[in-house]
Amino acid sequence: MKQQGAILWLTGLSGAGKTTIAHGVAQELQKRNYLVELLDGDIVRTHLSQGLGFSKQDRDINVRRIGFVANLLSRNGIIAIVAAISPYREVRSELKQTTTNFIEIYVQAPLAVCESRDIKGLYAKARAGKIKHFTGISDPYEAPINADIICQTDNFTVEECVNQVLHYLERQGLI
Ligand code: GGZ
Ligand code: DAT
Repeated sequence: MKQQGAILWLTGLSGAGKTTIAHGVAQELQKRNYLVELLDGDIVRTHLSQGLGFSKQDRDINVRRIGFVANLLSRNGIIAIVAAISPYREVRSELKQTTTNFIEIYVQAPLAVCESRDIKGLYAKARAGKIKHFTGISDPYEAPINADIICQTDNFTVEECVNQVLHYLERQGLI
């Protein structure tokens, strides 16, 4: 049988764990011979969304572009895994309504935890006022109300979060 596509949409603060979980899920799915493509916000921004900034308008354009590509992949049987802050509820729900097998995954960790991780030193810069409109510091993040999956990355390991996503896909009959 032809593989069913899906869009695994990971939303959450910078440093919450989206990229890490996205790679973990992709690796596991590839091991099981599923076709997978990763769309990571900060990488998309160097190509497809080059030149866009972080105003609400630019973020919405970025998120819609990622959604458009994810939908092309998904309708051709590929599991598209998206890791993007995508802070605005309305655009996320627009994508959920206009695509098939859209799975919203809230990658959740308290701001203080994300800030303490500060992998790229961006929170420190944002606190120092060197980055304007930084999500969680000086820009909003609208948490999902009805996420399909919530990965609490301050309480669970990467492996546990990855398995949470895989078990959900199994239960839904998508893998
Ligand atoms: C949030 C920013 C900002 C601002 C640069 N606010 O943790 P990262 O570094 O690797 O991922 C973040 C990425 C956000 O891009 P997205 O495409 O995911 O955002 S959105 O969905 O809102 O369009 C972060 C970095 O870019 N970054 N400036 N001001 N994150
Ligand atoms: P994001 O893509 O959301 O900006 P990241 O994946 O680049 O975040 O960084 C997340 C950091 O948190 C990374 O250093 C690994 C760590 N981490 C600890 N527990 C985790 C978990 N359960 N899931 C994902 N990442 C976790």
